[in-house]
Amino acid sequence: EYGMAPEDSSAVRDWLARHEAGFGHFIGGSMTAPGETFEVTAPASGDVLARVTQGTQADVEAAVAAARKAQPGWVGLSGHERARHLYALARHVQQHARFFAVLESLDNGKPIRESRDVDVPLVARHFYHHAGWAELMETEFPGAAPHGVCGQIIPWNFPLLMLAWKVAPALAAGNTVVLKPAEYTPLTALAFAEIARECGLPKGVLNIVTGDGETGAALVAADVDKLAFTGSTEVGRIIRRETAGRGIPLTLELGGKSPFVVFADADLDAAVEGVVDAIWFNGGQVCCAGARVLVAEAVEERFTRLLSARMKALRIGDPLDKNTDMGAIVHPVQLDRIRRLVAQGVAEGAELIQGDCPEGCFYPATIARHVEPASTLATEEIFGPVATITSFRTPEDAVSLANATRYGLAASIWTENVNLALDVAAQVKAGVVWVNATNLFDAGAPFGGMRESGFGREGGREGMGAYLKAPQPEGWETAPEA
Ligand code: TXE
Repeated sequence: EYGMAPEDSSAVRDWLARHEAGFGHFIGGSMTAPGETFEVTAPASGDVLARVTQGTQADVEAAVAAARKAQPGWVGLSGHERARHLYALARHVQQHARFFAVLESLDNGKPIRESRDVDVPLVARHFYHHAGWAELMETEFPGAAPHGVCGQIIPWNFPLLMLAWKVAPALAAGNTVVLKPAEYTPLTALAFAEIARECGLPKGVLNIVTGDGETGAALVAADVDKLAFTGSTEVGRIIRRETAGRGIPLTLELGGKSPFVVFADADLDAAVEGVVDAIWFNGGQVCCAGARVLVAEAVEERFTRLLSARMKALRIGDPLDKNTDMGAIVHPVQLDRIRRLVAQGVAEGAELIQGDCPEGCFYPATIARHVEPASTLATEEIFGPVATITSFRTPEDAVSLANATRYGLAASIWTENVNLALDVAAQVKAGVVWVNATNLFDAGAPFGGMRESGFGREGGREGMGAYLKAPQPEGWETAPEA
């Protein structure tokens, strides 16, 4: 039905059938009975996959109370004992890797090659990495204490991976967690809850409450000691305002409009593959997507030709088909948003080059040319498979175009001249800069933005620091010299 051998998705279908009555929340180590539920659909087919409970304020408070009760016991374990729990979670994710990959692709619409080769392995990697930090707490962060109960709100573009980014460091540091997954994609978080129970994570250490933005707002208002949010800049702004008077630590990982800068001396074939990865990976639904391709005027024509040809070879369709390069857009609401922004761009003079795509919740891979720097397509986060191309003459032009945005999450710089690369990298306002590469993530490398892309870092030593209270050893905020 989804272009895969039926046995590949049967375990997921069985699991969904077992939960036909609807999912409750995961609170205090067990699943609650379903309350008022909403439908979760597979964007590629429109099929209803499950019914999931809309979390109420009372549900959120019950989850926070469970996390509060569990916290002294959890922080009372030795770092080594906490590490064993994180290793167990990592191993269980690996044991169920295929199940998670298929469920993620069904729920989110992303190609199985991505969920199988990127999302799920990185989830396991995050738990392994942070198990290491749990082991080292006493020596690396002597005297530092966890915040207590962490509220965590995550988006739908990397549902299980964003859970791992948030949950692994929080637990390693000795916090307990209440996490709210996004309403479009709550299923892998619920499956993860079952795994946590299966591998003996103490009750109440991890709690998952499903629901929409109202449930998220209830979690923001709840009695938590730290909040971490990944999502839109608009909601990030609301959360910052709501928490301003309470003084609780907050990390925000928000939107972006990241530049992808190609100098005339760059290896153009490699740069073309880079763009594929930067803007067509996960259908461009990536906070650090290289959405603005800035190309040296001397090679613009040639580069655009190469890129268009490559774009037209992308296979768009069934997420569970191993040959698919780009799957469905996560939800019809998101598809409408992409269409609206692109139509606005065209009205402002942009010219589109597009590939093919199937009917339904799909959007074609798109290149937009003649995009004015101040226009909608150059400034608004589209969160879809749309790359803009703008040319520049000098490195100074490139830097000023790269920085002509309210965001500052990531940047890619392509050149064979390492001096130029380092010089430009230092001037680009972005939390992450890749040279001759893009979208590289590692659990040990801090990730996060500046300006309206948010603040705080996730991953590595800095990411651990966000889940700890002072005192921290001198120099904790910077990576040790290699
Ligand atoms: O995000 P929201 P949406 C951007 C992207 C996308 C746009 C809209 O441009 O097109 O945001 O997406 C919860 N208090 N990004 O509307 O609403 C919500 O339930 C507390 C970039 O889906 O920010 C979900 O769990 N929580 C991004 C989470 O916030 C609230 C990833 C994110 O949803 C809330 C996603 C509230 N008032 C979208 N309102 C990235 N940086 O990766 C909603 N939520």
